[in-house]
Amino acid sequence: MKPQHVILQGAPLDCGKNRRGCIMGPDAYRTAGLVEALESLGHTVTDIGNIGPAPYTEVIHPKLHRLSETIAWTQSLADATEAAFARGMPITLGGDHALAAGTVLGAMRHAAAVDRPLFVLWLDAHSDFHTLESTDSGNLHGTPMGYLTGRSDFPGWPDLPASLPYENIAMIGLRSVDPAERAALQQTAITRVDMRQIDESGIATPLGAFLERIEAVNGMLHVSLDVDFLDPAAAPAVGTTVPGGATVREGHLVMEMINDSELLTSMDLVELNPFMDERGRTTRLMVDLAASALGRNVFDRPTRAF
Ligand code: B3U
Ligand code: MN
Ligand code: MN
Repeated sequence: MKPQHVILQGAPLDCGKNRRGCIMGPDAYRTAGLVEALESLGHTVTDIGNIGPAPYTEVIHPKLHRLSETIAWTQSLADATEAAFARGMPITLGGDHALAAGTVLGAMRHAAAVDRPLFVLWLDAHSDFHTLESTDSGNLHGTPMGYLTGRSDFPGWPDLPASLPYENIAMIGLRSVDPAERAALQQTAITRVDMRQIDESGIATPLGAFLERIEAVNGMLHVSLDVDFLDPAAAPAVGTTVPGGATVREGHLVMEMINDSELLTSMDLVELNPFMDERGRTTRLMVDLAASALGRNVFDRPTRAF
């Protein structure tokens, strides 16, 4: 990828689920050397520090966990991400996956302003496609895709410029999808690649097809990387481990294809729980994967090798 000006923003959002620890994510990435890794690839980096939620008063909801706080984060992160696009490439250091409601909304606003279509690559064991009605757990990190696609009302949440089109979304790595999410997903044109498909025919083909579609329309690409996309044996520092995830090699292949495509315009690193890490290994792997998406192929390859 060509040299970028990367805007790192910490989002120590920990309200999207009950288990605590993602609050420590942004500083873990800094400690593991993310800034230095990106600079060593020829990029310039501005770390704007940590963002907080917009002012809010928590109203206890009978089912939804820390709803007011999550809405407040969505507001502040959408504004911050939109502003970051004016300066460079936003990379958001989570924080749990509820933050993507804000970062993707910010990217949607920017895409609308520059009149380009936005595509989202969701690398995750989960589809996070619940509505506020369909979630059983009440954990809002299971809902950002439901919100962004305009599936149903999210009262009190920021308005979307337009719903994110289903055709512009690829979810790769799926292996834990709730029945209500599955039924809803089957009604959509979202590209869904589960681990069985990856086992049977590899990860490169569906990803390459998605990247080609983005390139054909000069689209922007937001990548949302959930730690649990990866197998817990390689990436144990996550609250919701789901066995049977992507290997380190598959993770790097995805990131290298993203790098080759030169399509990446923003990225989230989410769900890292440093409290559960083993001597920083998950954090380091996430830093390595982020770096892979922005450069560092071992051998030079022609660009757009997908
Ligand atoms: N779909 C379940 C589980 C879940 C979603 N995202 C994560 N876990 N990390 C739920 O609670 O909505
Ligand atoms: Mn997720
Ligand atoms: Mn997940």
